[in-house]
Amino acid sequence: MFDFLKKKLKNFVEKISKKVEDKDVESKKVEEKVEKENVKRKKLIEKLVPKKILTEDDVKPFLEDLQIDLIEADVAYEVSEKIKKDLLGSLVSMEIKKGEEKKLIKDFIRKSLFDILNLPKVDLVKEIQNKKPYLIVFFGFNGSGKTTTIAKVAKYLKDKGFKCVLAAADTFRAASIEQLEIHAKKIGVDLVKQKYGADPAAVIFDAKKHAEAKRIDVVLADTSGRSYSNENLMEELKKIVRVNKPDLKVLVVDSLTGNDAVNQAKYFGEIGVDAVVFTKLDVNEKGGAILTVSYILKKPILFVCNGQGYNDIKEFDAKEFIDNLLEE
Ligand SMILES: Nc1nc2c(ncn2[C@@H]2O[C@H](COP(=O)(O)OP(=O)(O)O)[C@@H](O)[C@H]2O)c(=O)[nH]1
Ligand SMILES: [Mg+2]
Repeated sequence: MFDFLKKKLKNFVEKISKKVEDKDVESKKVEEKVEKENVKRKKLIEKLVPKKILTEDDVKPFLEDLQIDLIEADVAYEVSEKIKKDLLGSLVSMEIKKGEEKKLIKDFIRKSLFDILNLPKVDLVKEIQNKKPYLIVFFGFNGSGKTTTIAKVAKYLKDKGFKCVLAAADTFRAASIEQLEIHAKKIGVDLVKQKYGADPAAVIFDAKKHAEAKRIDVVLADTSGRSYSNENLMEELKKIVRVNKPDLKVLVVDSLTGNDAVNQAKYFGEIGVDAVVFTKLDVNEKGGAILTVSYILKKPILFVCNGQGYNDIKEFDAKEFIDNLLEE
């Protein structure tokens, strides 16, 4: 997972460590020279001996290379700028303890990334316990994995002892209702549907009523994800929110999205995203979209999905994600 980004970060750590070593050798040489020539005026020595810390000029070229690598790894430009600025600040003021350069440099990267990903968490189980039925609406671009994710979340919540109903509110895409129906049967949860072309807000409304009548804990609503350049979609989503007042609005993002992650985050951000799910981590080399979307939306990642099976879902742990990126 994320081998591309891992390799690039490792490369950066190696290059900066090498630079630190070079500076150390350089400063030793000057010290020796000063001793040999027996220059005793202390102030002059201090001037001559280069400090064992990196200067802006030392690190800037490496940071520029890193920035290009980050962008190639799907980190948006504005996010790469933040990381670059953080690292410049910490590297030029770093005090070197010999043998600990790599650890220090990694700690700086860790801090910068954690800063992006450390967002207030959503305690889903607690929220559901406090409000029933609890309505979660999933939205996101076509093919991002909404329907599959809903099935996984339904299974996850069922395993925790909650009763769920799925609302087939993607009434636009061919076969979407049947797709969700198959999942509902397999997992053993209820499904509320209407005909294709029906008003999605009404489908979700029905599902809420069904949940109230049957004492079901959670309503998981699928939505259409047709091209977001389509004006109708935004209107449709806004109506869903207005009519049904979801307890949680979840944006599903395909982690392979690339450059478009910024646009998707900004577009769907307009409806008010509460949490994000990233899919397809199992086939993702890059990993940058996770940083991009978190930085732009400042909303927590609820789950990450890494496969097509019902159990290929887990709670996101920022520390684990970063540790994985920086492990040897
Ligand atoms: N490898 C992999 N494929 C996934 C994952 N999540 C979804 N998919 C696949 O992505 C495709 C689109 O998913 P779907 O749920 O229909 O997306 P939707 O259009 O947003 O509802 C399907 O073929 C899914 O099986 C994942 O985490 N890993
Ligand atoms: Mg779908």
